[in-house]
Amino acid sequence: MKAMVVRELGAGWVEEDIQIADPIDQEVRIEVKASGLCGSDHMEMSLAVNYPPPAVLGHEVAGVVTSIGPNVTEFAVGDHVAACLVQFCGKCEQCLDGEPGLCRSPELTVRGADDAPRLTDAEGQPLTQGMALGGFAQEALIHENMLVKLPDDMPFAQAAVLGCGVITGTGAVLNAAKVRPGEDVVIIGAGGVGLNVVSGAKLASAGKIISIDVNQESLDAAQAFGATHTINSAETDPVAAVQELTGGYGVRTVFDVVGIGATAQQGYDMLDRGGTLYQIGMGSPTDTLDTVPMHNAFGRKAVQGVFMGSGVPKRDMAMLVEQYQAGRLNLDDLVSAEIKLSEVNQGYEMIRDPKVNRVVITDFS
Ligand code: CXF
Ligand code: ZN
Repeated sequence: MKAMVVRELGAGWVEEDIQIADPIDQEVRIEVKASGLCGSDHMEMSLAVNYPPPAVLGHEVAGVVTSIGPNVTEFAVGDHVAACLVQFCGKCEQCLDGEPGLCRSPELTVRGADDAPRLTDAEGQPLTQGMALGGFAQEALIHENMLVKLPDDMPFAQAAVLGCGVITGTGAVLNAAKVRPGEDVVIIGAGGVGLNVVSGAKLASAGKIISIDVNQESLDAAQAFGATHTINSAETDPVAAVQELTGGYGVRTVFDVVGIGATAQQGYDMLDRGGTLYQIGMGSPTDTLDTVPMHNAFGRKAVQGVFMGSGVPKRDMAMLVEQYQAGRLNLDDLVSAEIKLSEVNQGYEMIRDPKVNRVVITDFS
């Protein structure tokens, strides 16, 4: 089958003819129908943080089941499915507590060292399967825990994007912050994930949905997704602007989708008493937020990390499909362009444009 392979760090993707194994145990083999281009895969291609080359990346995947391993219980051939990169065993104390994102044994969703590799190249050499998914290929072999069944009339491109940016953004609102109707929220960053925080705030019937960014086009997109107020922080002090919009109090809920020291500080400073800053973005691995005062007992402010929406992907993705089909969740405008499998390199050029949200591969010929 055809796949786009990262052979050399930073050198992009090259088309290769590779082999995929038959499913064993709880593995499901799917014909990939849609595969989204996320910035994390671009980062892996350049830096190989977790997935060394040669590697098949691509972690926003939807497709049709073509065969199943002997211990698969949830899926049958012909099922339409979407994937999520959260690897979880389903049995440990964290999973049983509803926290698959904190699973103690995520490695149970991939093959062991003694098993034959899932993917091999034309010479029979193993290929790394990015995020245990490997979606930049005609087929993928994925543990059933990482898949969710889709209604047959759910479009594949819109389904593919659910498992990364969409659950990350909407889950932060619905699972982590549990925003109540009428509650005002601030979202710092109006990129691919930030727009989905706006969508989550809309689903939660939040009050003021205040989007902050340095790019006017991104703010326009946030408004189209449901932001009630926008602040261009390249031109205006965002902390003062939020105070002004909220009677001088600030807000109880701020989402930092950028994740650098400056935005975390702004987010913390615009919190009302009792408020929480939710850290979603990972813009800088070294910046820190170090201004929490010792008298925080009075202000009762909190800072909390959120990963992949901090929820239960199977439940959350099924819910999001229902919301999309009911016309309450905007996925259509997330899919800015559809490309061919062989065009991954050009697709990553396209998403540098702030007007482009997601580029999704839908032609695997
Ligand atoms: C990422 C977030 C950073 C760690 C790897 C996974 N999520 C999606 O792109
Ligand atoms: Zn991603």
